[in-house]
Amino acid sequence: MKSKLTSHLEGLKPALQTALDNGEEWHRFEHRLGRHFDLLYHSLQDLYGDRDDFSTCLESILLAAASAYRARPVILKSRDEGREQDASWYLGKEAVGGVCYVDLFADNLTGLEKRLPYFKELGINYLHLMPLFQAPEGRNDGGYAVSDYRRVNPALGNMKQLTELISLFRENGISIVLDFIYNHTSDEHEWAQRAKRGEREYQEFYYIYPNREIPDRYEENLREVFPEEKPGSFSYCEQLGQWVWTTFKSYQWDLNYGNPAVFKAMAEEMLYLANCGVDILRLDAVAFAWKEMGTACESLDKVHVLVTAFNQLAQIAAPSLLFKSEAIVHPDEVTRYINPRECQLSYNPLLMALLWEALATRDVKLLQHSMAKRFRIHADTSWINYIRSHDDVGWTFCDDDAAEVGINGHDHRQFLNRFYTGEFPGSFARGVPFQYSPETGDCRVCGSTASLAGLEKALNDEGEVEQALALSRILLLHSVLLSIGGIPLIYLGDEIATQNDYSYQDDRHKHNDSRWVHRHRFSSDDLESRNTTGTPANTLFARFKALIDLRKSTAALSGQDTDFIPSRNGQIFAYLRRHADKRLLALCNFSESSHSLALDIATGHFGDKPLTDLVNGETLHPGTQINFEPYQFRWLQPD
Ligand code: OTU
Repeated sequence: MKSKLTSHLEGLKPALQTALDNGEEWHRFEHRLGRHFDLLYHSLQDLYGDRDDFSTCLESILLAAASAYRARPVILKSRDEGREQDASWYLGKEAVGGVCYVDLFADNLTGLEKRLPYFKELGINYLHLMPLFQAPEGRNDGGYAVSDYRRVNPALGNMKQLTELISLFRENGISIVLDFIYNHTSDEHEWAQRAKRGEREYQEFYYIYPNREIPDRYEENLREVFPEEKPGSFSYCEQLGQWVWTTFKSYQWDLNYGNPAVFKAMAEEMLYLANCGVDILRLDAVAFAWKEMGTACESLDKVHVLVTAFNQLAQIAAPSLLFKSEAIVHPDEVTRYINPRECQLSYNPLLMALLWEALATRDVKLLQHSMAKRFRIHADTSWINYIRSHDDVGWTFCDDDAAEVGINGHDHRQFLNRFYTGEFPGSFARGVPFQYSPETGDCRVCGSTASLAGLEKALNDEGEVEQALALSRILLLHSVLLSIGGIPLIYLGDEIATQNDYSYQDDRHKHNDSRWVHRHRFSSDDLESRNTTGTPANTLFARFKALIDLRKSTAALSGQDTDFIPSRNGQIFAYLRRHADKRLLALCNFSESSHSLALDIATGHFGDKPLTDLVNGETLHPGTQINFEPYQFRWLQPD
């Protein structure tokens, strides 16, 4: 006898078959449906199963997937098949990412196309374009308040240009990553506008309350994400005369995924993006999309169910698409999104925070300990390792990990904030505080990599030695991203030593959001400075490029099989990389003093063979010491 689920699926098939004209297309769709239906069904049932109209909802969601599949360009369909054969295209040493804002990096899409040689010169093959869809002028949170997911911001170009650019970059070996901003829309999105005009159907797309009673009850357990912007998580909408859930800025209205119509509508937007040729979607603010009274409404179990449902739909209708989770939360929670059913890729905020932490303390124990505990993830998934993004730096390490190495998490965060805002005596950093909350004492830090790493200070009031140290810090951090395992992601501009840009303070839409300090608008001259001998950009760009090339030619750096090795020297971060029969030992000096280590740290892994440092070509012989210059890193392999 057929199971209930199988007969349910059989019942749905005729309508889908008709939608796909019962041809070749249908057979492929049916095959994938067969593989993913169970999980999709269970996920949707978990979210919406108690509704009387559940079957209708399910059918309409699947019909949306079928029509998206039908509209999927042939070239993408063949990419789907290729990737189903080789699911590991993103796990290799060739993967190197970059991220930028289209307008800040190149004015518009036409300009970005002209930057293709730059991206190729640097050696990236994954490019995340920050939000580029239509968003209200000024009130858009750097593009993260979208008013139309199917229209490119006219100042940047149009949809046709975008899809052409995506395929041009693809032909040149660069995959495009876009955001799927699924937690909220702009209050000027058509759905929000219709809600404001009183349409019930669209009011149900959001969380709207006539008075403070329910918002107050929710707020008992909610964290304020942008306390400097507005108190709490709700905003009063004059036009409605009601309160709207706005986790982030007051004009970013949270979508109500308790309503299956929202799921369906956003699934359509997701598949539309997929059909533009995007390879990876970054799930923005992934943790916030499901709310339940009496909870913190962050990383609830049902958020995972929701992401699983989206992912299964993608696997059915656009199977080459990958999800990248943007969960800048407690490390225990970060890893819960990373699995082949939810997000195949995830930012690694813990590594980001702890690399900065080790640089400030000149001590790698928390970094080493936390990575040893937490780096390993499912073999078919990958970390996206980064040191800076367009957002702030938050100290999201685990307090228990810290306690295990004798550090008080709370005090340590206070120290790190003081260090990176330059308040701590002797600090090299020039960051600015972000979202200080007098209530909790919490604070995060903004600033460009170069300014946080000491270049701004060195160029303004110190000499060449300090400048060289600052560049070495930037390179050291990136050397870890390029070798630790997973996909390194460069916040473009870092490779040319971009400093803080304080001009945001004069812009009324930006002055109260210090993240703009590290969102510089690049001129052609900025990028050209890489070719002017003697500039920091020149020195750094050449070394970035060389290191990227080295990564791509080093077999041991594929995948993310990594062992973290206590090095008996608190300043030296050590890890062993493994891929197939290849091994590589990376050793990184996180201090401005010179050190030596006995070579036996390596002989344990490589025996008595002489070792080559791939970074500078030096040969190290057994029985000798390994010496380290300030901030030097070595990638060692037997000859
Ligand atoms: C994201 O970040 C984006 O990266 C930000 O640029 C947006 O402002 C925000 O969402 C809203 O769209 O609060 O400080 O994981 O750290 O999701 C950045 C939790 C943010 C948050 C993260 C969010």
